Amino acid sequence: KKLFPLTVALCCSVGSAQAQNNPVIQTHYTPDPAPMVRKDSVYLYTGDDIPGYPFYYMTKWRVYSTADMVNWTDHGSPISLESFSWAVDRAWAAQCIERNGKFYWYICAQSKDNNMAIGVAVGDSPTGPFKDALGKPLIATPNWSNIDPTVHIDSDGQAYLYWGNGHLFYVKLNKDMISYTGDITEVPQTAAAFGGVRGSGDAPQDMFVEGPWFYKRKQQYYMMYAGMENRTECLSYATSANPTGPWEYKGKIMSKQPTNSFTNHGGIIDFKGKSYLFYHNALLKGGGSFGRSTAIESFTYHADGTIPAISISAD
Ligand code: FUB
Repeated sequence: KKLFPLTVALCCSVGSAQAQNNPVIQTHYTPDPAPMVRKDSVYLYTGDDIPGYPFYYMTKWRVYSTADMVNWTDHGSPISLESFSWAVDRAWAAQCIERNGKFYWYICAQSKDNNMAIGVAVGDSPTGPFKDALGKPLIATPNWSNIDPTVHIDSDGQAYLYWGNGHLFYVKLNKDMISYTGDITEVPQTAAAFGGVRGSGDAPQDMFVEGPWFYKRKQQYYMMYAGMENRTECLSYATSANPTGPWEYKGKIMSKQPTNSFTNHGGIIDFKGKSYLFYHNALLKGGGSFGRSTAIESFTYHADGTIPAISISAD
């Protein structure tokens, strides 16, 4: 029995949602949401969980857009594993950014040499078409931590790419956005930076796990990430006065989810005067740890720039 029609025509409305009317996309599973504000619209880049699969064996990425945070347009799946000759499996979390009229979509996937690697596709519009910019990964160290790229262009024009699982890394991207200068740097995993460290037991704890989301707001840099809380992922964050740290742990944004989705993965934007947290949960019918969907909550920063605790709204 098909739960959700996979024959939705492209570029049609796929659901009407208030920010609290979650999950916002009802026609596909849409994990690892990465929102991008452009002009009057928000573009939403997601993964594509496959119902019934026993793991994150994902094969493609998806794009949606909205001008009002209510009506969403489906732009299909402009890139898949087949877009990257070096990629064989696990089309995991990604983020897209604009520079000089081009759109750079950083993805991660399992590579032919059996590691996770980060690649970048480039397009002339936020919905594509996109093409692998390099024909090989941008980050291809022999490391399973090469997942979940997040990218930000600072006010001085310097772009930073962060990523990681267990370990958090960054490089300074060149202006072409498809190469970098300098070494890959690992961010020290301290309790002061991320609330806790790996291996400190099963007690409720914070630590950096994966899914970094790097951005700047009012002269402050933010690093939101999936942390750990009683063996389930939560969303936590740290801030810094500098784009490369040192990071200061600020607390939990979203506690572990009562929704059977082990992971969480978030993105934060300001759009038309409001702030929004994008994350994923398992609340779409038939969902679960491998059937995750984008959900959104609006929130208001405290006056000092700290982020309030945000709870899940199921509808
Ligand atoms: O969707 C696959 C992986 O699960 C992502 O890369 C992680 O952030 C977690 O959400």
